[in-house]
Amino acid sequence: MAEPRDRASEQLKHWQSSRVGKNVDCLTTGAGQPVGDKLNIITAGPRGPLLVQDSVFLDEMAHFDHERIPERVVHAKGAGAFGFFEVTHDITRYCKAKLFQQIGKRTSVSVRFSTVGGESGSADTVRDPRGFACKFYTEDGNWDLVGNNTPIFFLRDPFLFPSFIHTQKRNPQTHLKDADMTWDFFSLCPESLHQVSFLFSDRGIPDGFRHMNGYGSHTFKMVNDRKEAMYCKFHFKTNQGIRNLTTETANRLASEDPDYGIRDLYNAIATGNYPSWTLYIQVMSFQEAQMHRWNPFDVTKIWPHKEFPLIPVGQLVLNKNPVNYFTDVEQLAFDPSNMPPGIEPSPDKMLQGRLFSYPDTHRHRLGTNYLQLPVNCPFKCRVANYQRDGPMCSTDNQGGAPNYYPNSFSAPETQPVVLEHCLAVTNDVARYNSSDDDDYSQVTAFYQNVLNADERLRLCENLASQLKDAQIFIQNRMAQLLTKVHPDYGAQVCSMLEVYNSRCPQKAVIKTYTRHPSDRSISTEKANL
Ligand code: HDE
Repeated sequence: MAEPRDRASEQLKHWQSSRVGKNVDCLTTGAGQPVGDKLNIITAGPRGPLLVQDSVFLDEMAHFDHERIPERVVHAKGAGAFGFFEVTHDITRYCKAKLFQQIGKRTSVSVRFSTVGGESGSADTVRDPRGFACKFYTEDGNWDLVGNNTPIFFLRDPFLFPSFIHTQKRNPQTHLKDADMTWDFFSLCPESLHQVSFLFSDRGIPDGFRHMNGYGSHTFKMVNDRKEAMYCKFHFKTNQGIRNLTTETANRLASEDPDYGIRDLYNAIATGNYPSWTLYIQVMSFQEAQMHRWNPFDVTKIWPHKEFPLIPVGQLVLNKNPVNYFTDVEQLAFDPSNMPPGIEPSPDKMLQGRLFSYPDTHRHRLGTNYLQLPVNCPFKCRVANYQRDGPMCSTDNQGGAPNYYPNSFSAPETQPVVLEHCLAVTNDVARYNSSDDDDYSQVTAFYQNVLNADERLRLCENLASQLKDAQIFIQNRMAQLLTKVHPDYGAQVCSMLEVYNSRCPQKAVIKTYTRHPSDRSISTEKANL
């Protein structure tokens, strides 16, 4: 007997049952004219050419030709869902944002989970960070917390982001993923070691999207109603428990069910098994930030939980699937610069770089009026400003209200009470090089104290199994960085690489030379380039 089908596979059947008792809709063109025949184009005679007067056919074909919008340049493959955030603990002493105003308060949310490097048709079970983006529709405008399933990131300067993403995408000539590109970049950027080590650990392939945490990752600023500010970090901890896939299972699923993550989320919500997460914050005073032994605005580092304990805030619950994927998820546009009064950016350089990039990409991907799309529109407040027109304006365009400011006609007015927190800055304007920062000690703590012996072994195996595809000088440079994290980390990966390389005649020859200890210094490696 055939296995029972899941809710996602039964979608069309459910849609059909929702129509029982209703009249069948009349098929129309996009402009609403009823259509008489949807199977045969108009031709001059049964075997003659098409007539241009077949506007029903032209309407269909022209719309099809324009169906695709550009996919997201990163995070192209994803799953979305809707629900609410409910406050369970009072944090008003830190933050005046209306969504945290009282215990029990609920705010509608949309969430999109994603993989990062693959195209929109790629498999869900690859080793890659997962996006965890959440839009809170608040009375003071939307708040977008656009994070990942990791508390850290590969880089600390946004200048490097486009290059980094190029190394994760396809080689410009071969159009293939390229191990040289990936590992060349990582081995030249020691600040990536923390995230790379997380990525190749067991947490590098989450089991779907419900069994992973989400992190705002950056440092943000919270301001209370007395205008006092603290720095903070946001953490969503999964209430389903952390669950990961082994590399073998993930590889099998990538061919058997490449949409595993989307399916799992859809089915869980469709069967009333609503996933939820607990939101926590960490807070750090301005004084603590000045004294902290690491730069608290460096997104390649965590804030130690022992010194900055997690403070519970509320529950995020997803209880509604998209009704239409394109409208509700593909058109979702997150923007880290969407922050309501009470939440502000910190000087984190990566966050600062993102504040520009997201609205910029949305204008390209979705158009100037992307904020009017229902899923992006801040529906809990009324938008009133002096912006007008643009393609696809779908509102009344603010009617006859004045379109200039200042004016004398009672048009939208500013609210000084929501002015941003004032931050004193006196320093030289320059391009500051941060390559002398400590890139190792937190990674050492992760390798040594967070992972047990089995987990360390799997981390080394996972990493070596991909690093083996890069050229020897890149392998060596990477191994040196790992050795700096922990001698055992470097040694384990090196010995695994040796086994792989010995099976590749070309690499085995070079190995004899490059394994000489003098080749292990980074400066030698760079000189060899
Ligand atoms: Fe993104 N990122 N990013 N990113 N990011 C995008 O925006 C970018 C970064 C993240 O489900 C893009 O709408 C820059 C960190 C998520 O729709 C783009 C920098 C973190 C998503 C972009 C970063 C993220 C994106 C592509 C460095 C975790 C998917 C499409 C300065 C804290 C959101 C889009 C969704 C998407 C730029 C770094 C998370 C191009 C320039 C760090 C979850 O604008």
